[in-house]
Amino acid sequence: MFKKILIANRGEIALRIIRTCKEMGIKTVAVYSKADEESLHVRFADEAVCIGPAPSQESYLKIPNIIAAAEITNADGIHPGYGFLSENAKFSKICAEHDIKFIGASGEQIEKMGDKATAKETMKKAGVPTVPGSDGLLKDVDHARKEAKKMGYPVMIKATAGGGGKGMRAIWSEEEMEKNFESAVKEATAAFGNGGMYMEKLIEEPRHIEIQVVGDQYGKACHLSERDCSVQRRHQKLTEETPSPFMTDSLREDMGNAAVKAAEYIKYEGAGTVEFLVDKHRNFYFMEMNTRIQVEHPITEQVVDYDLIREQILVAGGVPISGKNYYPKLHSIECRINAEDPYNDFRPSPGKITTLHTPGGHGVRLDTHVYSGYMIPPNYDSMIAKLITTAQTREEAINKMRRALDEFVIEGVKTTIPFHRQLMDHPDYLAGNYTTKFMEGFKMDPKYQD
Ligand code: MV4
Repeated sequence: MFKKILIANRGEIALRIIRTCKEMGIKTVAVYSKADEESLHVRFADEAVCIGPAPSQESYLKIPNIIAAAEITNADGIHPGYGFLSENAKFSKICAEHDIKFIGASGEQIEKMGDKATAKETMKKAGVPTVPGSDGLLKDVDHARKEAKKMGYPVMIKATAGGGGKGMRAIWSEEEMEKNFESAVKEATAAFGNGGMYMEKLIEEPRHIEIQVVGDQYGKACHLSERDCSVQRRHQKLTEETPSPFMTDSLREDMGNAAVKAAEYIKYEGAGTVEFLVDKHRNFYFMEMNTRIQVEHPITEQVVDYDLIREQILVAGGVPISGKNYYPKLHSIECRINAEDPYNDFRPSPGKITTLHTPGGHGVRLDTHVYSGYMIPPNYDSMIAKLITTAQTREEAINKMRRALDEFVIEGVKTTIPFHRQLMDHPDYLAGNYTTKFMEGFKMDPKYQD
């Protein structure tokens, strides 16, 4: 088993990983940029190494600095968390070359799932439902026109090097094809250095429902049921819940089995998430596979009583999984608290937290690294806390979330607490009647303003 793990991340997820390592008797090394000198993960770790100045490119994304930190502290494992280098195939391979265990997927698996057209072809071979569409990449706009004619409009063209909505275009008629195709290729080439595009039938008003999987080093995988992540704004998840209000027992069985089939087909090692699009008829289609722990992992932990970070470390250490699947026994909701102003187009609001009162009580979990007096730096992602409530039923979990949000006081910066409080009163949300289009009609009500 690992003696010492370096956490190549910051904020709440770094703290999350350090906590589980301590419980497992594993020493921890924090890495931090100059901007994070006063951050909690530096204080909670057994050792800490400054790896560079504030900009991520010169610190948290700087592979030589992170490897050097692991070498000088003699760490035998590196946990990448999410974001940053967590899905960087080159980093995974370099760790292996330095005989440091990357607690995540292999470089090959990251590469395979990172190229969206390849991921889709792989899933098709595995027998996982995929959206009807082109066989591989589109050669040019004429090929795109022909494919669209074959499958019928509307269609969606997607960048193979994209993901998370980047380099994607919905096209409703042949007249729109040329300009959309050209602009998508340009955008993808600029963003990813790869303009490869593929095409799919457009699924209208889909839900985003993902299945948590864990695979071990012996080709076995299991699932831990679903998370509904449909409430998103510009492809940023705002809140997630499990079980999904749209789920049925048979759909959960089918999606869970498809996710396990996908993981076992590629001999996936580690914690991963298979994302699906679900249409209004409850047909589900493979969307993407994420080869990392996700922000929203706590709601799964809460309802199946399972520590996903601990499982990642055990699996990386060669321990086989039990093989059984896990089903929700409770209901859990996560609200992502961002230092953003929902009354000003959710623009970032970094700065010093002058007053902090955190919610608590039965069924309330708060994953955060902030403290009173903490300076939220402008250099990184705006998420500062994840408020998670868990109860026997969805109604009770929502009620608990309302109460916890009312207790949660953060002064000195604007946060998305008022947005979440309004969401918990929204009739469509309360009815569990929402798709990925939900935020398109959402307007902030001044009565929720601090
Ligand atoms: C789609 C789709 C409709 N039809 N594919 C968005 C990002 C990436 N995960 C894929 N996405 C979508 N792919 C087809 N064939 C609609 C979306 C989509 C979406 C998916 C999940 C969550 C939020 C979304 C917001 C807009 C579009």
